[in-house]
Amino acid sequence: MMPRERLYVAAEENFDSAGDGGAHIAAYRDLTRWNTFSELGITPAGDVQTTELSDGTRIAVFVADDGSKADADRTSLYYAVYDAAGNVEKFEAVCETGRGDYSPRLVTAGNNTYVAWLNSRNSYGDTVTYSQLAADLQICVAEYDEVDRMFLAPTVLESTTGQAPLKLQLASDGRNVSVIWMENTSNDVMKQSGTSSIYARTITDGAQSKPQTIASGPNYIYDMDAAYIDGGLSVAYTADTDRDVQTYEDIALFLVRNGERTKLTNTAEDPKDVVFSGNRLYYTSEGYIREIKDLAAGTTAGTGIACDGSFRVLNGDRGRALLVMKKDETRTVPMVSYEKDGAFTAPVVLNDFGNVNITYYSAEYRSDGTIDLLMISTTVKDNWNGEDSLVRIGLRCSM
Ligand SMILES: [Ca+2]
Repeated sequence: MMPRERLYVAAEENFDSAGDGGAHIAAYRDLTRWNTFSELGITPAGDVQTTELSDGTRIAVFVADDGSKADADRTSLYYAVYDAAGNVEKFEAVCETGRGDYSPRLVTAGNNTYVAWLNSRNSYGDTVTYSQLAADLQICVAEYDEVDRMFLAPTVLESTTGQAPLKLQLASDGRNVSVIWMENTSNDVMKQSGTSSIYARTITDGAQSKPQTIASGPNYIYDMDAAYIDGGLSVAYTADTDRDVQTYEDIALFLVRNGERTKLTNTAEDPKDVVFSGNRLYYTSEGYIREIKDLAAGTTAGTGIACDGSFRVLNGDRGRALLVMKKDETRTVPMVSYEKDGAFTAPVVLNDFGNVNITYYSAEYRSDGTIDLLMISTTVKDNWNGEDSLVRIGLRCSM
């Protein structure tokens, strides 16, 4: 099945070409499961998120195309429930509205799991302008019911501005679930005009808070993540300090906790791809992953792990691992480093999939030592036409 053009609001995923390919120690690999969703009649289209529930059940959410909807409404949010052996046991839409779904975020905190995503208020048929779509996007949040093994009916957050919610994030401490997003006053996804602000809304026991302004006026906000840390919502983001997007050397990493904003990096750094992991913060700068282990102190340090593209910080019972998607011409090679005695080990190839380009993925470092990778990949063929597939693979690491 050929990948088709689709309308994405948040298709901001990009993978720069990685540096030179050095010699890597091959990790022991063990492909245990393989599921191709095209057999189920859908084409996965982006934004894979996975989580492990408190009872050990694994679920995944992602947007996909079942071929039944018009172009502008095309993607629906699906979830898959895996059995203990890693096979898809259940698979259905989270909430099929007939309208477009985008940008899911999945989080588990304690016994509670939530998904947030964007849903369009309108159905468009085959044509729509971005400004129409932007004004119609609404944020939905649904809780997963572990007993009935399904997502409950979503809470639809009241919109206040008519501006598109961008860079949707989700955080929870188990009881409170917060959505965090950015708006641009010009609805400018090209990021050249208007001013941008970050907002948060929290649902507690079914009640929605008013929108809370996390940061106002920074132009432009590039990357953002959010987490509950020490009982409070923390939001980290990178922004252009002087609001002149033509000058790049002043982009800095900021942290907002308890209403207080801290600037964490100076102009010697070029922070990108910010992500929380437990009570730590990770980001890339100048092609390397850096970390802040103590958010109160705010001291940044290099991990020594190169990353010119995309990475994930995996946090499990065995500790942390860094998963880096290394670009090798048309291929993507997942590399993994493990934290040991406070430092990260040299990266090893998690698995060589051959001539495969990985576009969206989610991974977990499980207590049995495996790293599970769910990915949307394109097999690159000689004529550059590809075939989409979504696979779940258990990869046994070498430590
Ligand atoms: Ca600037």
